[in-house]
Amino acid sequence: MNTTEKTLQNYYFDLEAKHGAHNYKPLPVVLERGSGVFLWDVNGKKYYDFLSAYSAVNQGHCHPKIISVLNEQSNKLTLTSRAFYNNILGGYEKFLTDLFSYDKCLPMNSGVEAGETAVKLARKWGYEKKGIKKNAAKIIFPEGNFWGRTLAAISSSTDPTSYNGFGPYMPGYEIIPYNNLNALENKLSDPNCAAFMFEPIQGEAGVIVPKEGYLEQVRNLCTKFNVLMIADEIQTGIGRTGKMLATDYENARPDILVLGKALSGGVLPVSAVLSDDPIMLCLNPGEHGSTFGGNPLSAAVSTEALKVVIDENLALNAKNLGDIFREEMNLYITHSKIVKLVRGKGLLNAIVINDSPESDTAWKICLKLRDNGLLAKPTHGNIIRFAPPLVISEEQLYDCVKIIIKTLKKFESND
Ligand code: IF1
Repeated sequence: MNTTEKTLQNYYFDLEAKHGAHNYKPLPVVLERGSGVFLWDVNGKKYYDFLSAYSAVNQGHCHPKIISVLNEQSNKLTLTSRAFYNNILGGYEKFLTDLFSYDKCLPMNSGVEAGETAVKLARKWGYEKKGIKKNAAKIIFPEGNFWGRTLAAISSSTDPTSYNGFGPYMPGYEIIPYNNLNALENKLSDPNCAAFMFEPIQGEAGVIVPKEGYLEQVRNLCTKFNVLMIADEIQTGIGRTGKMLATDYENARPDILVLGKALSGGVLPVSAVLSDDPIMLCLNPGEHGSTFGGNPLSAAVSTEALKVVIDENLALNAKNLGDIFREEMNLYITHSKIVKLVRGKGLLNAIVINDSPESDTAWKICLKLRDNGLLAKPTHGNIIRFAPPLVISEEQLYDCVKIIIKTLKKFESND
């Protein structure tokens, strides 16, 4: 990068450093344009996007069909609030509930708002249907969970970076180890237990895939103890893991399904909670909502974003290309000193670097990947998540595997 290019980049770094809160440490790259699997920085350098905005851009950046719906609806009606009806929301709700086979949905905006909606709904159901004593409802979460940054969400976190310094915390939560059915059964036997909320694959924790049969066993235990199974599919849903939902891999239909991120193809914040009448109708008019939740612009965009996933068979593409990715990476790992393992499902994958979580090796690898034209970011310390848009072609995937391996080899020789 020449001086002019560096100066231009630094201009943007400085603006954010001076005027923005320092609640992130972004990889030093300034993006200006995106299309499909590609991103371009302010100097016109092209990159493969291997983060997809944490699985919000499954359909690829600025998908023409989604953008055209955005443009059309934004020139007609963007927001009415739920004080009035509009001509888009009902059709979207029918489309969404038909697609995922639930009686009803409750539209929200950010993922954490949908998570909070699910927790409120489960508590309300616990009191009204399960007969739990007022304010005694318990929600169980697994260690390593991540469902957002609000006080309700960080109250269930086991990651000090997420919760430190923000107490006091939400009461009524209990934590058990992830992927541990005995621990779950113990907790669910408590008559005050209203729900178990978990990710079918833990994203932020480092793409932790539970053992075969775990999802079905969770389903069976929740049924046995009359506890609601809440699946947070905000990161694993919408085709990311090779099926429309990660819970589709086993006989594990959630009582409450939480969606977000790619629900809008990364165009607008759109999230939703889906459930059946006996649960959803525990919420009465005026008991929950949001200014933008279910706005006609988001509803139109989300409908098109889902149609793209279906019409372009993105879940199957994620399945097939994810298999190739892990196969290629495993071939490399057999003789690598720097990479311990690769894990994931579909196009939600991660490699574990053979270094301590406190080391900056993963960060340095991501800087080098950036120089080689591929953008990824470490999750916890020594884990790098690889999650390209699901529209990636086989040829592009092999090209990216080449870039990743070429970059990793540089670190092998430094050992
Ligand atoms: C950040 C992490 C990923 C999520 C799951 C709910 C939410 C998220 C499974 C909340 C959001 C985002 C948040 C963003 C970075 C990213 C992230 F690193 F923080 F943990 F993806 F792993 N459930 N995840 O992954 O959705 O309210 O953000 O729309 O906070 O830095 P949101």
